[in-house]
Amino acid sequence: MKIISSLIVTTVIFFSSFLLAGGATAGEGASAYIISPENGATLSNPVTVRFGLSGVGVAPAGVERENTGHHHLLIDVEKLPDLNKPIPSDDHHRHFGGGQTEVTLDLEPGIHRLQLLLGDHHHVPHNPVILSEPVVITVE
Ligand SMILES: [Cu+2]
Repeated sequence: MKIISSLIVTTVIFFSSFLLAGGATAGEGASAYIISPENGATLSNPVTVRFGLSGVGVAPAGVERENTGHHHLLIDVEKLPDLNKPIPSDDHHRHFGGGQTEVTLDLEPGIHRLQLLLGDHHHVPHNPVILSEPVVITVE
């Protein structure tokens, strides 16, 4: 009996950790990248950031469609948010739930780190996570 109940517990843990392993699944090899600005660029305001995707499509937040998501721009985020939960929404974690593929920003003068993180219809990162390489820019 003990073995059976521990098996049940193990199964429950297994399934709950599976569900918590991130959001919707994405196609193999799907990736996100920042088209512009270029890494290392020095710019003045306003700064237009263009979002690129490969192997996965864009859909607005709330629309559940296979192999799609919407962009989130991480601005000066050194530590990624919990990838099992909806991405926070604040000045450092900007959501583009309308399916936008670019944004024009006014940034404080100085060095800024930009990175894209795709989220599913619930704003949860995909499994596997679709995260761009960071782009570091200097705003004059
Ligand atoms: Cu979102």
